[in-house]
Amino acid sequence: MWAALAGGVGGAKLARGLAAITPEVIDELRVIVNTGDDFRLHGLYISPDIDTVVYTLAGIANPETGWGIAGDTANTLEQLRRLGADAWFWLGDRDLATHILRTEWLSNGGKLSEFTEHIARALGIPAAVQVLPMTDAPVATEILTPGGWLAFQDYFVRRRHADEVRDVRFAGADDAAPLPQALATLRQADVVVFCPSNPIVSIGPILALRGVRQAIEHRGASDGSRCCRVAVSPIIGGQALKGPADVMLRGLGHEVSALGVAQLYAGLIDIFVLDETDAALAPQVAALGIRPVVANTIMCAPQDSRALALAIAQAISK
Ligand code: FO1
Repeated sequence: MWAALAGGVGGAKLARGLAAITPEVIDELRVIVNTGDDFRLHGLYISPDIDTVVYTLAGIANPETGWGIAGDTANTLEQLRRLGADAWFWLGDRDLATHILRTEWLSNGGKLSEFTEHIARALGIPAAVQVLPMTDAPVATEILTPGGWLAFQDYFVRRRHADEVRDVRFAGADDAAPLPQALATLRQADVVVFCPSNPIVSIGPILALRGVRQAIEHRGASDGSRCCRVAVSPIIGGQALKGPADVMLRGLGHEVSALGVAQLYAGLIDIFVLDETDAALAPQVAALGIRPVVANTIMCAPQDSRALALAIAQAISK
């Protein structure tokens, strides 16, 4: 069984590749997804990274944005605006069905993890592929900008991640138990993959939950279980392919390169996958005690995702 840690678009694209080689190469895949971006809007509970992973695995994600549903319309959004709502977050009509049903599910006492399982099956994701929210408890990523602390989606979407980032915190993470299935997955997995998601605000909240970092650290060579832990760099040629990972790394005093990401994951990973553009950084990654692997990590189409997943499987078998 393989575990993958993922945020939104970049994580979902690698999850799609891993799912494409399940069950032929990977017997079972469990994707543990960040929920620090979750928030409420117009009374609805929205879980952007979960939805992005689920829609991508179901083959219905919007290929242009990576989030939302392909071909979705915006009649409700238009009407909300007409009625005076400050509709700064783009919500498609079909996507709204997910938010409406999830909000109802949660208000009836159901869990986010149960709803995620429900929608994954309803949208046709096979049983060998599971999507697990990192926790059922509330955790909210917040960003410190020169103007003060901002809720994540205010920073990311409303203000188009234009602010300088001075600090990041995960409100509630200290008290939030990781999803028991997620922790068990990390303790049993043959392979743990850190998808090419933002290491600060996508992978960071997952690692901040009680016991998660320790569980992954413990899966190193020393525990004798031969678990292989692999990260794929979200930084290519010193830049994030999507989103503000580069700006955040700089703001928080980290090196803005694939090497900077490898340094952040030192102690947690055995293999680091660098894009071909960054092949020259391989010796410096090796100097951290991490095996560098060079591959094409840019996933435009599903076949790119599958090829990267296969390259990871091949690197592990060596
Ligand atoms: N990202 C945007 O940049 N603008 C949007 O209006 C927007 C709407 C949206 C709706 C549903 C959804 O599942 C995701 C959406 N995203 C949007 C993406 C998302 O907010 C961010 O990419 C993630 O939170 C970061 O991983």
